[in-house]
Amino acid sequence: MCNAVIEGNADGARALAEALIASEAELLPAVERGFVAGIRRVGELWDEGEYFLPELVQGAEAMKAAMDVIRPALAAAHQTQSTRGRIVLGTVEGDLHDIGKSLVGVLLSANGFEVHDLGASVSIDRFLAKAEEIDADIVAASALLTTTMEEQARLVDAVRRTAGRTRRVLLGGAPTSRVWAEKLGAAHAENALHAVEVAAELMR
Ligand code: B1M
Repeated sequence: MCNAVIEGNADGARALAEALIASEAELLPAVERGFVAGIRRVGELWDEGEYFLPELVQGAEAMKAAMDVIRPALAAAHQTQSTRGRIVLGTVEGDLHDIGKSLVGVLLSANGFEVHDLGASVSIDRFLAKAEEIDADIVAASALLTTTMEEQARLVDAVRRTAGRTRRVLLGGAPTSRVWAEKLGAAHAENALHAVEVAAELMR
């Protein structure tokens, strides 16, 4: 799984994802050890100057091909029936990374949250408008670039100005941390499973 992503082999990644589902192994740990480890390695190779943009894009496409196969099975495996809260989710404006954010969305929905995923590069206005429209309990925002983390700070501020403390903000993404989120007055989750835990806590 790891190698299919590193090699940017979308067909291979798709086939391995199908085999993983057929094997009835526990999906999330296998995805983390395999495909996610692969895409992280792609990031390291880019860092080391071994990979250039085409390889980064091909790795991401292989990762997405695998996730398209796995997403429904992952959702079914974690499915609960109750509605635990309404969440508007997106990656902040200027940031196109959406693989981790989508994984977070799948697990939140599968665990009973009503998730409105606005996709990647979402403006603050779109976050706010959707949150108003559905009367969201939580606005959840991902950022993968150190430069777009600042957009998370502006979002927290905008949510506070429009909804006070009645609407909570959940932040995540590789360069973010609990310290960063707490400094802004928001909650933070390290990964997709942790996001479910933190969202449940915010609803208490
Ligand atoms: Co880019 N990229 N990328 N990239 N990319 C990173 C982030 C980078 C660290 C690579 C590197 O240099 N090592 C680097 C950022 C450096 C920095 O800011 N310090 C980088 C760069 C520089 C760039 C470009 C600027 C490159 C360029 O064009 N010169 C460019 C920026 C484009 C833009 O956004 N404007 C760019 C483009 C791309 C692609 C489009 C090619 C592709 C994204 C495709 C897509 O997402 N559709 C891509 C990829 C794939 C990566 C890496 C390799 C992998 C990201 C990923 O999907 N990880 C990444 C390197 C890395 O992360 N090690 C890199 C797997 C995913 C499951 O993990 O997203 O961390 P992650 O999500 C986790 C947790 O973080 C958490 O849960 C998830 C599951 O466990 N989480 C949340 C995430 N969001 C959350 C939200 C929550 C809670 C938890 O609550 C709301």
